[in-house]
Amino acid sequence: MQRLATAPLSIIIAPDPRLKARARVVRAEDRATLPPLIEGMFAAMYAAPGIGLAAPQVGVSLRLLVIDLQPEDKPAPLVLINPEILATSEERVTREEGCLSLPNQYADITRPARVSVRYSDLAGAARQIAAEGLLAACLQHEIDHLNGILFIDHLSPLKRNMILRRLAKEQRQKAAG
Ligand code: GNR
Ligand code: NI
Repeated sequence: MQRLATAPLSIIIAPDPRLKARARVVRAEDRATLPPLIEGMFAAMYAAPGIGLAAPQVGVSLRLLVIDLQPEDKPAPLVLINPEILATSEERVTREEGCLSLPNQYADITRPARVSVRYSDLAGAARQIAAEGLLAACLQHEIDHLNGILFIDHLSPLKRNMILRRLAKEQRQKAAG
């Protein structure tokens, strides 16, 4: 039988207080509500397109994120529930980041090159991943969202405000058509 495509959830654009809040831990009682949420998050992420999405970006204040570094034609979806960074490397790397909540805005962000992350999968089993490269940056970016932190919060106030003003202007122009 053919499955109906899930409608993408809409992504919240900065500035919005929901992006600045610390999300709460997912509990056992929440698990039944997760499958449709996760489907809607993947649909939004693939449609954008983006490589990761955290639940607060769709207005759900839970410690849950999805990642897929592959293009949509070769999906490699990852779902992380209650992720925790266990360790980070001393080595730092700088790469350009963007964010679906700050559309069209990019900046070089310096972060630990490698991270190990513990999380629960959808079945509730404990898992761990060690990541480097783009996956390491994406994991840190998404876990930041769960703590109310955006990539621009790693920049100087001057650069951060420049990006926020540019975003506001572009959003105004978009709304005006
Ligand atoms: O699509 C995204 N690309 C990206 C590039 C470099 C580092 C992090 C990211 S995550 C971002 C999607 C997003 O906003 N996730 O919260
Ligand atoms: Ni983001």
